[in-house]
Amino acid sequence: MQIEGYKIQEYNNDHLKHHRHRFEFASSLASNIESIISKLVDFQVAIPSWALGAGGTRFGRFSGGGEPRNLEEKIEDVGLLHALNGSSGAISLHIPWDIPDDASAIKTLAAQLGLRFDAVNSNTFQDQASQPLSYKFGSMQHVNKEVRKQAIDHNIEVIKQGKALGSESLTVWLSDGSSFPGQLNFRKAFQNTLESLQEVYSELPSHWKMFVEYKAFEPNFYSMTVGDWGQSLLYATKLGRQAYTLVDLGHHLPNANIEQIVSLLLMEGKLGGFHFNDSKYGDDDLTVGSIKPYQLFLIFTELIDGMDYRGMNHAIDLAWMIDASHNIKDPLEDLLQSVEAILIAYTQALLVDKKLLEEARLNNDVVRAQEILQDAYRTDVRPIIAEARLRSGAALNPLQFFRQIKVREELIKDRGSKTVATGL
Ligand code: RM4
Ligand code: MN
Ligand code: MN
Repeated sequence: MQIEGYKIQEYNNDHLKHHRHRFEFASSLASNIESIISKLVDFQVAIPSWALGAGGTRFGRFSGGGEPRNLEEKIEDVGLLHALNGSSGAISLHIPWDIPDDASAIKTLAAQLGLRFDAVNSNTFQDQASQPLSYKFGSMQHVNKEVRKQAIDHNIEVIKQGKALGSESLTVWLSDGSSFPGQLNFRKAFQNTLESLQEVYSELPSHWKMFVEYKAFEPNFYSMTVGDWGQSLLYATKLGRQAYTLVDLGHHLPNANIEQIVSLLLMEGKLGGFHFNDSKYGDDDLTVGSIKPYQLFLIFTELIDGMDYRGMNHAIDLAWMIDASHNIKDPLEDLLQSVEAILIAYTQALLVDKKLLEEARLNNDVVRAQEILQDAYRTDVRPIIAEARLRSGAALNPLQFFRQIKVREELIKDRGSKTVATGL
């Protein structure tokens, strides 16, 4: 399914008057409204190929129908999102869930829909039917060199696939670790992992980045070999200039101060990528902004501050990606909500008066500092984001339009109600 541009225009025209009214008020709240809008137009969030079907939990999976049956249909779905919101112009693939049969045809299809390929993701956390050795006791940390080699070779293969698609980064998330005390020699597990990562790193094209993603627990519940940002930073530093830490919002112990982590990683020039989701307990992979929108705003405030301090381009110098897996919502609706939540937090963070905030800090005026932040956070920036969408030819309200033209119903008609996408 593809949405014709004129239909979006018609829809926007029907809602233009109402929008103009709201936008006029919202734009009066910001002195730099044009610069904010152009930043919003540029800002793109990559959609993970594994989020286009219903996610499962260990207790089951409930497909809503019309799920993409192959990579082409996944790309088609991301194309739909991008047509609707103008901010989902990239896709991140997980190998081997999404191996392209014909890379150049896939590349052409993506380009037609205005999409590029973001980081490619390797997978050594599951055993594939065709693979000779098991990752039950880890992959890059494994005590058996042959298993480590298999994991290294897989990552090199993923780089190869990514090169064919025009991707420029590799994300390595390892489930390696241990579930019981005594199971693992921590030092040896670290060394093995580092050496394995080094072998992969040496195969990276010179313009590529490697992201080392950490996670505090799950599937291992006693130790994780890349368990926190300190460990990730250690690997990334030892690997070299092309290696970076990747922060996934759901991968921390409860109540971790993620905004501080982000700030320090940026200070060190070692923050490379970001996985957005939300959670209440663990790696819940819920819709971005559905549980802790204030935390998301605080994180964005540090992201912008740190990026501006280093003269980085918000739109392209970090890899922005959603990493969520929803088990009860329509995956496309959920992704529209997630992208919107990201843009809201980003815009609010752009509204923070940094000069006044710094002044308040220098005067130890704690109350004033809080007021400045919350002033920005409590601004309804949605009309500003809608304006950015209007200017990029996307829908004023993507979710409403999605329902109005019955996208899911169309997809079910095309693909059937029993389809199940590859992924989690
Ligand atoms: C992990 C991690 C990775 C993602 C997999 C599917 O928890 O977040 O980034 O690729 O899940
Ligand atoms: Mn992740
Ligand atoms: Mn995760």
